[in-house]
Amino acid sequence: MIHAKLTRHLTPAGSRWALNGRALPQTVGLDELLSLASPQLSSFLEDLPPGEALTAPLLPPIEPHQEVWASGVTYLRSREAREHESASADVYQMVYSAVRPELFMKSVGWRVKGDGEPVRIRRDSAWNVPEPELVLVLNSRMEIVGYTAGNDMSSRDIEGANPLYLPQAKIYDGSCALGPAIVLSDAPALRDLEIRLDIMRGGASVFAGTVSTSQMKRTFEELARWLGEELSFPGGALLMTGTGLVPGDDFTLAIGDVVHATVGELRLTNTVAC
Ligand code: DO4
Ligand code: MG
Repeated sequence: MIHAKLTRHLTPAGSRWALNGRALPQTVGLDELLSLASPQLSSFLEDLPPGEALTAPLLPPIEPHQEVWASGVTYLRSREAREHESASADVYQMVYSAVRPELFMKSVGWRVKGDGEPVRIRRDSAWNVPEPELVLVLNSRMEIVGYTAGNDMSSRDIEGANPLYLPQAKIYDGSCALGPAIVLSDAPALRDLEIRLDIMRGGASVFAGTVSTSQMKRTFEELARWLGEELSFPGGALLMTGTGLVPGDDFTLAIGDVVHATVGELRLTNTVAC
């Protein structure tokens, strides 16, 4: 896979993708690119004549009809944090070591927030955290062709009250942010990427932490294979790979907090709004 960055921009003529800052033809969308096998995608992009420089504002790097899926409890820290918050600790212990991973649908593309856009905490929740995650970009064959940075905003009290409330804890307006770009890359290059979470309040740091993707319990290929087991994605899909960073139990996000989720060479920034 060529190493390059794909970005999506808001232009007067509609949304437009760019490769390393150069416009792709108006007719080329991410779903078309992800319908190609990995070697074909590289040669398709390499053969394109360079387009004009595109500096229009960024949009989230996903088409409105594409889906974002998420896996969970893939790092020990996530398992431990959920055991603390839940009266059903055993479900997290079991899923951490089970053959079948936890997978859930996080968002459709049109609901995703991009870099610089606000994310939200639920009005009926008092305990909330961001989850900085490596997000796999999968083609229609479930091959890993790249990654982006993601923030899986989560309501810990709602999920902790009952694991069956997971969709409400995880899926609400402003709960999923991705961006600012897609880095095209082969899977081996993602195995030891640094993920960093910084939360700023009133200009001061209230949480900072790092983890490496090498600490994941599962492989990326395994997660992609399970997602594609009984679901088809003709235009590809994005898959969040779980969090290895959860602030301590005494921490909750507040309106106005600024969240930086840094994954590899990408830094996704969102402010928490009501
Ligand atoms: O089990 C609940 C969700 C887990 C999750 O989102 C994560 O581990 O990142
Ligand atoms: Mg998560």
